[in-house]
Amino acid sequence: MSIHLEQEVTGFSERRSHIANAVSDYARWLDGQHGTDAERTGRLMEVVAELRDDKLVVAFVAEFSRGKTELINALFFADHGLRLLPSESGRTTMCPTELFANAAEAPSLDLLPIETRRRSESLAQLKRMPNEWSKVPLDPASPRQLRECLKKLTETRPMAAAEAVELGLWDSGDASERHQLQPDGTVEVPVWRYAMVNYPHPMLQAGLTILDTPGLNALGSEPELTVSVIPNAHAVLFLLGADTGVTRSDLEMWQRHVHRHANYHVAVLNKIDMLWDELKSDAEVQANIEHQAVETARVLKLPRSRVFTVSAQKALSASILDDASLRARSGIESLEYLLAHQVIPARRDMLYHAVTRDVNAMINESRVDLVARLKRGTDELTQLTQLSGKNRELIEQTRASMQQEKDSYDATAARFRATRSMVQGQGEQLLSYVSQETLDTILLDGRTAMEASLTTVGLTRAIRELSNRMATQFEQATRMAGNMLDSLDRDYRQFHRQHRLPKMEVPRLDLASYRNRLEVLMRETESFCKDPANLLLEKRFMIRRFYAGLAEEARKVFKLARMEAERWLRIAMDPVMTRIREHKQYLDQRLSSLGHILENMDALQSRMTQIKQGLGELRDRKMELTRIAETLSA
Ligand SMILES: Nc1nc2c(ncn2[C@@H]2O[C@H](COP(=O)(O)OP(=O)(O)OP(=O)(O)O)[C@@H](O)[C@H]2O)c(=O)[nH]1
Ligand SMILES: [Mg+2]
Repeated sequence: MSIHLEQEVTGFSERRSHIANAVSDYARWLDGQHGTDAERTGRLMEVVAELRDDKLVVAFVAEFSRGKTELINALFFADHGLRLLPSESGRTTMCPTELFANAAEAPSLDLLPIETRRRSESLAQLKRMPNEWSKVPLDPASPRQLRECLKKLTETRPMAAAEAVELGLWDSGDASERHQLQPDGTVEVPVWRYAMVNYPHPMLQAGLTILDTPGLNALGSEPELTVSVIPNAHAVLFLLGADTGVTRSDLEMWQRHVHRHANYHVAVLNKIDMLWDELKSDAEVQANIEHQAVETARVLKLPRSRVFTVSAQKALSASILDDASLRARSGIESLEYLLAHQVIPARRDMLYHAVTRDVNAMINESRVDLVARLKRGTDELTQLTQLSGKNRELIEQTRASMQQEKDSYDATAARFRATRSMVQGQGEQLLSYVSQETLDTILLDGRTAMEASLTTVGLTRAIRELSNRMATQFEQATRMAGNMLDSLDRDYRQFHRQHRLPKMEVPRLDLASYRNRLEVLMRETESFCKDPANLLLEKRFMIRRFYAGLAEEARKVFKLARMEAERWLRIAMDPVMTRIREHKQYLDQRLSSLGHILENMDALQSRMTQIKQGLGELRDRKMELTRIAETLSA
């Protein structure tokens, strides 16, 4: 493991806790504010929890035997002094394997039996059901024990052919798979469907999650990986063998699962040591490798800069044997550099922007409110200073004009109340457009339509219909939000013009990124249904199987869209309402203090002292807020 990479991952984790601390400081600040709603503080605490749980997911995808597992060993586990994850010729890793660190539980290898493919729950749901998994404790102090346990990832067993077909593990119609059928009518299948390795490795502890996938169409048969896990990974490394070049099945896999769908992807041309040739000069060997890289880039339609040439095996042995020149020659450092200086910083920035956008908007609100309070305090103080030593009559006059202002304000507020209840009603409607219940109805209809369709054309039509209905919900929500904002703004303007309340500055609700995610998801689903390999499976079974993954991902997108809509509602409504309420309290208070003064002229001085003290406290709070905002952006 390189110093670079480890430093970046640790730096990323430190950055996350730095932001999380600033956000909790702000939550505490808000808590100390009188009249603040618990909801805002609650939302901030959620942000803190999300930050602390955030994972950076790097997925390794390729046909079998391209060296995915070997590369993971070389990049992350070389300091164990042995080959930790099993990597051998032929098919090795038999199930998708997720490596992460969860300090809340003891290190273990958790395995999900292959038979769970019959179940209708999605993988994400099964992950929350510990009883379904078989657990093997891991001893991090003993690399050998670890290596022995991890051999389970390669386990297979014979299964009756009919059952294997039913589980989508074997395709009797595919000529290239026919040889797998044994004379006793069985085929060899993986024992496990999914593996989770909870292991306290420093980079995993810092929030890195590694996903190793098995090659050979295992991806296609686990749709949740292709519709959800891979598109959501922060980086996908797609491996090819320098000995084989880009084969037809490599290209198919690339096009189907990686090229269009993965967020950030690169190609890794592995096994370049196979091109090392003692009978050629270094320059000739280098030219040959370069030629292969250029060719790979051309076929995959990638810029050359996104193709990395490495030898995972030599990198691993160089690290174990401490051979610096072999390590340099293996090319592994360029990949470490990529992870350390591009993938991690990109994720860090994205997370940072997402969080600060929310929190900064709230801090700005707090600042505007503080400034308004300070201004009210100084206004009142100025007025009282002018009144001190003056006669009752002048104070009476001031109170009368104050009363007038309050009456006019109350009238504006009463008119606004109608707008407010209308807009609140629309807010509920807005949330119902993107609610889980609405989505569940759409999904159920979609599933019924898919199961009822007899042809691929019919199936495609059902999927498009499903897709359109989901998109329509987002459109309606956006339109509703636009209307709400317009009426709110129109009716609020009076407060600004007549009573000098700050202007309303609310951004429009933007759900475009969630719509895009849905579109990608539906394209994936469509190509899954058109895939001849999948069409041969029993249809109801196939639909049930990909459906769980599709529904899971659609739920996730809807949940995010709903959270965005809730967030928007809060920033559109809450500050305006608070402002209106606070201004009313302020007018009431000024009137009553003038009343006291009229009863007892001595009250004037004590009121002035009280205001000065209040202003001092407000200034301190303002300084603290500025400090928090600075920490957040540091
Ligand atoms: N010469 C050479 N062999 C390599 C290199 N990387 C991996 N191999 C070998 O290729 C074989 C397959 O490597 P794995 O890491 O198991 O490949 P995989 O992509 O994980 O394969 P599956 O788990 O079956 O999907 C093993 O025998 C490795 O030792 C390399 O850079 N050079
Ligand atoms: Mg493997």
